[in-house]
Amino acid sequence: MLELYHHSTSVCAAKVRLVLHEKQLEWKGNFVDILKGEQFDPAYLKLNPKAVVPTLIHDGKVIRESTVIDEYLDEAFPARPLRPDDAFGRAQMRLWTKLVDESLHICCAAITFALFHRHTVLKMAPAEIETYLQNTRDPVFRQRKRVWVHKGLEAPDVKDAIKFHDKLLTDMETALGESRWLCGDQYTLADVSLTPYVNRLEMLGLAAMWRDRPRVTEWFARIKARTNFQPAVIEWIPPQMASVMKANGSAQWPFFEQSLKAA
Ligand SMILES: N[C@@H](CCC(=O)N[C@@H](CS)C(=O)NCC(=O)O)C(=O)O
Repeated sequence: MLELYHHSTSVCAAKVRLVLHEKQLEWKGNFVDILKGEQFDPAYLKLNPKAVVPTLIHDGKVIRESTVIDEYLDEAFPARPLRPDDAFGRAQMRLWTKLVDESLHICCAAITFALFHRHTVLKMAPAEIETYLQNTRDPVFRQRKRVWVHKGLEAPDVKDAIKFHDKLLTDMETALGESRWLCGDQYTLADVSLTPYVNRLEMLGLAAMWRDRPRVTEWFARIKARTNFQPAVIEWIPPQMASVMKANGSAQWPFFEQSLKAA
């Protein structure tokens, strides 16, 4: 049995749901509301000491880290493979998934908090906000989150995060000049890993970031046409939340445009 601890807007959880749906696996979801601080619940911390989602339980075995979970699922359920069958192809795929883990994820968090999550957190009483921040396990993440919550777009790392996304889209445009998917002609975990992040930009009304990148535009259209996209990504976002995300982000497009010009 497969059980996933996850959250609607979590990009990392969406990476895992994409694989579960792509492989047509039965799974049970346990919703952890990370904006209400449910990830800090002592019972959940036993499963995931970093207090983050997702966490997968497979027949009682606990697997953490979305990239690790996705590779695990691809190995444990080999039908509809999502990794190239040669070593070089898998190395190319892992360069993308590593980039997501090492750099893109924190840049996405900066933009998401500055435009959207901070407004949810700021609705809490000051003492609750402090508890929410103090509970964040990783001290570097905690400090950055604190600045995103209190300063929003004025947080010093937000402009770098915007530029990072811009460079990523350039790299994707280049890679997609060679092949239909990011690592050749097979849809792989590289495409899976990037999907929630590109979708996040779109949900925040920032799709203009790839308006001059026709291959990324076509890639994203192919991604959206896959049967896993709606049930794994879109259907989890309540329409009211989606419209606030779009409105908040679109209103700040001039800030993004300005930051990109300054690049
Ligand atoms: N490297 C981890 C990152 C997980 C992560 O940061 N998850 C976010 C949601 S995408 C989270 O749970 N955040 C909790 C918080 O902000 O306190 C993974 O890939 O699973």
